[in-house]
Amino acid sequence: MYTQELDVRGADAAAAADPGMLEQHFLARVDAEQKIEPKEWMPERYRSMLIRQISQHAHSEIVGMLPEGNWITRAPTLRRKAILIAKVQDEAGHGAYLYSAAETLGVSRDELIAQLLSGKAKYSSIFNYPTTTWADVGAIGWLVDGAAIMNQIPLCRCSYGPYARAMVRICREESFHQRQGFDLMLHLARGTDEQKAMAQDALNRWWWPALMMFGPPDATSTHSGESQRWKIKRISNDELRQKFVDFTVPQAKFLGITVPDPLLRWNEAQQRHEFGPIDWNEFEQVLKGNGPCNAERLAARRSAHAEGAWVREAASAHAAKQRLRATRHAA
Ligand code: BYC
Repeated sequence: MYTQELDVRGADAAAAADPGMLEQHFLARVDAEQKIEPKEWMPERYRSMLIRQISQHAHSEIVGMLPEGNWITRAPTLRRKAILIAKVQDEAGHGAYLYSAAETLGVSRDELIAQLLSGKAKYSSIFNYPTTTWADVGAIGWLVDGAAIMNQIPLCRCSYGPYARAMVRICREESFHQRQGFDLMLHLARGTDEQKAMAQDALNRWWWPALMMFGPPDATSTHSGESQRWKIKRISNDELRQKFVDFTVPQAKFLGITVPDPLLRWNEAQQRHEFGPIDWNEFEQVLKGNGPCNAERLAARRSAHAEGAWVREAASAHAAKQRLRATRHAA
């Protein structure tokens, strides 16, 4: 392992002697499935592509705490409340790992958070929809975490080491999240007529936004070409969306609820589901800030940031005191 590392560093040094070779050497390493690590040479576009994607991902985890957090005080049982608190805390942890992974690329967490709070940075479109009933907590776990896992399992093989390693841990936790969501939906679907109707209504509202989570169609995806060449994105937006539909439709059948798509049908020859057109205009509107909850989500994050200022100041003052003590002790 150590020798292999020396080989890689040696090759980096040789390539550095000839700047023209740097990119070629980088691509050869990506092709050989070697992980690129923070202090190694990388094209500036690769660095900025990663900062963009990882920070958007981190923001999604943090903003994604809000729709489900809305139900913590109203969870129907102590057991469901404990599960929901743990899940929402997990999402905060995911955000923290991802901000740390982004920081290894030379950007500060403060800068990234300022971009989120100013409305400049994107986060996943899905978190701009409201959670109007308890069934939405089940639908988010089942569909949103389900879509997230589908998208994130391939990211565990992403070429950038810190992102790939963060994804391994995150995916383990997301699979628990998906199962708790499905379990909640199963309880509702096997419950009273009213509970079953709540489960159906939640599926009706979350199905199409969940399909949009995978991003625009491949034909209009701006970053896919470079991202796939650099092995950041391993599977295309449309391929992952198709996998998600094929995986989830049988689960809806098991629950006894109906996917809200009259054009959905099994194509025996292609061994896949065909599905109806996605409303990309709605997706674009949400990305522009015009979704049902965009303003509310940003307002909640801004107020949490302002209210937490004293905690950040106290932690910084404590760290400064510790550093001073350590210096005095060493002198
Ligand atoms: N929402 O060229 P494309 C979770 C943007 S949270 C908003 O295909 P790319 C959870 C895209 O950014 C997990 N924007 O982009 C948390 C780009 O705009 P910019 C969230 C979107 O990057 C709490 C433009 O459209 N998962 O699990 O190659 C509770 C063109 O798109 C979206 C991740 O963040 C969208 N849905 O591919 C519960 C996964 N889609 O930057 C659960 C990590 C696209 O040029 N991210 N855009 O202004 C990715 O895998 C990729 O970034 C994407 C998009 C597949 C999402």
